[in-house]
Amino acid sequence: MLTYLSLGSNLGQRLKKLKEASEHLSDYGRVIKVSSIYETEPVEETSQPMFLNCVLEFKFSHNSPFELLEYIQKIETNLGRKVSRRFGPRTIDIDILFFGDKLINYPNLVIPHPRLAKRLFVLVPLKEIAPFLVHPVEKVSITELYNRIYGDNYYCKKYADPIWKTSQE
Ligand code: PH2
Ligand code: MG
Ligand code: MG
Repeated sequence: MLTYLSLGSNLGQRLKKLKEASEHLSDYGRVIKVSSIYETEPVEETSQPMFLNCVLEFKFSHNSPFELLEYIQKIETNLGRKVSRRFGPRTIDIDILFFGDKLINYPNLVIPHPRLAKRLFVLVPLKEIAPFLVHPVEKVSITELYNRIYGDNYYCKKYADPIWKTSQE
């Protein structure tokens, strides 16, 4: 299943964590596209360190989003993520943005990610790799979602090229 994942880190060696997360994901499918890495201002809980964020297009080898969630949680734990406050600082966060066109609404998993259309730290990297992707609920493209909320007053600057290797076929 074709999925889009958002990666974030604002504790410890941030860049290394993003890289390691993408490498671990390769155990469960194929990383097809990777965005640049952006340094972004924290949202929701604003008094915490700056984040590094990026987005991946990921071909998951299986068809269940719950299975993907399970693997993601395993990777987050392996990379040293401690149970933390909702919206608080974290060494690594991997969120499912889209899972094909599937709509999922469970207490532990909502897809599309319910806050993605309000988050420039997601839309800026996502627009880079999937500008024409259509949001299955909003029925508009990522570029349109970005245009709706873009403003100069949010800090979101390119920090590094997409440095890691994508997995081989
Ligand atoms: N993640 C959060 C809360 N706030 N802010 C930025 N800039 N980037 C994030 O990845 C992020 C956040 C909770 O997961
Ligand atoms: Mg998150
Ligand atoms: Mg998360």
